[in-house]
Amino acid sequence: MKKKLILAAIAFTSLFACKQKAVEEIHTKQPIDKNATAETVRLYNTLFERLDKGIMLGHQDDLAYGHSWYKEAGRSDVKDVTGDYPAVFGWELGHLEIGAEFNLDSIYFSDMKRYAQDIHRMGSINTFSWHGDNMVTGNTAWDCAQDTVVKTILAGGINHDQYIKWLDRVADFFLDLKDDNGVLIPVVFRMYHEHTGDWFWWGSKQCTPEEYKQLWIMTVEYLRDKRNVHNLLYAYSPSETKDEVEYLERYPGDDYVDIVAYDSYVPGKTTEDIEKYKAGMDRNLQIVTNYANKSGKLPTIGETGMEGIPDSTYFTEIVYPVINKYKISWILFWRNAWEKPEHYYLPFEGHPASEDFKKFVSLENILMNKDIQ
Ligand code: BMA
Repeated sequence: MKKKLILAAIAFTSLFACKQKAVEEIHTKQPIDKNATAETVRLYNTLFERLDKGIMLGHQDDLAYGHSWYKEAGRSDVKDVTGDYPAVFGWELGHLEIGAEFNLDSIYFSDMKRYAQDIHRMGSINTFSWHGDNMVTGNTAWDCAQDTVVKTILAGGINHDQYIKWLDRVADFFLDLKDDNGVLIPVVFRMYHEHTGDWFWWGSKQCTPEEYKQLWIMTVEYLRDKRNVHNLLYAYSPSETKDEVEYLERYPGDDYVDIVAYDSYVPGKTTEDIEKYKAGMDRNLQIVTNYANKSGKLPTIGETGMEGIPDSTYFTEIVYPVINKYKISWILFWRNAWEKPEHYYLPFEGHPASEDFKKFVSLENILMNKDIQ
C-alpha cells in the first residue's frame, strides 16, 4: 500500500512538472543565449507581447545631441517636438574597440553608459550598433579598399588575436551597463549591419557568405561563451534585399540571432525615390515578418529615414501606411547630427515636418516612452 502511495505521488509530481514546463514553454521565448539574465529574457518576452500593441518609435543618439545642440541634460529633439521621449534609443559603439574615450560621432562612452541607464530607468530600450574600424588599414568601417579583412580576423587569421582584444573592449562595455541596483541592463546588439551592401569591410563584396557567418558566430560565441556577456539580444539587419533567399544568404542561423531586421533609407528627394522606398519597405517588411513568423524571431526595422525630411508628410503619408500593414517591434530613425546641419532624420522644433511627426506619434499604434509604461 505504502509503495502504491509513493508511486502515485511520483506520478502526480511528474505530471505536474510536465504541465508546468508546457506552460512555461508557451509563454517564454528564450533568447539564443541559454544563460541570458532574467532581465534579458523578460525584455525579449515583453517585446513579443508588445507586438500586438503597436510599433515603438526609436531614434539614434536622441539624448546625447540633436540638430544644432550637443549634450544638454534631458534634452531630446523628439521630446522638444512631441512632448515625450522615444520608446527605443539607438547608440553607436564605433571606436570603442580602439580604446577611444568617445565614439565616432563624439559621444563619450562614459556619457553613453549614463544615457543607457537613464533610458532603462525610464522604461525605454537601448539598441547598439558598431561601426568598428577596418583593422587592416586603421581606417574607418567604410574603408573597403581590400577584401580580406574578415578573413584575417577569423580564427587562424593574422589579425585574430588583435580582433579578440577589440571584442574584449566591447564585452567590457556591455558588462558595465548596470542599473541602480548593480543589475545588468538588457540591451540589443545590432552588429555587422547592412552587410548585403558593399560599403563596410564586412559587406557583400568584402567577404563570402561563409566568412560573414563565421564572423558573426565567432563574435556571439566569444561574447556569450568566453566573456559571459549575458545581457544581449542579437539583431541581424542587412540593407534592403529582394527576397528571402537573399535575406538569408548571409544569415548565421537561428541559433545565433534573436531579432530579424533590415535597414532602408529614402535614396534621394524625388517622387521616384519615394516610390522606390515605399516598395522597398513593403517588400522588406514582408520578408522580415514572414521569416520572423517561421523562425519565432522578433521582427523590427533596424534603421530608416529620409535625410532632411524634405517631404513634410513623410511620416503619416509615406512611413505609416506601409509599417501599419505589419507587426513589428520598433522603427528606428537615424540620428539628428549636431555637427552636420543637413544630416537629420527626425524633425526638430520649427521644422516643416514637425506637425506631421506629432500626428504620427499620436497614432494609436505608434508607441512612445509613455505608451510603454
Ligand atoms: C552614418 C552617418 C555618419 C555617422 C555614422 C555612424 O550613417 O550618420 O555621420 O558617423 O552613421 O553613426
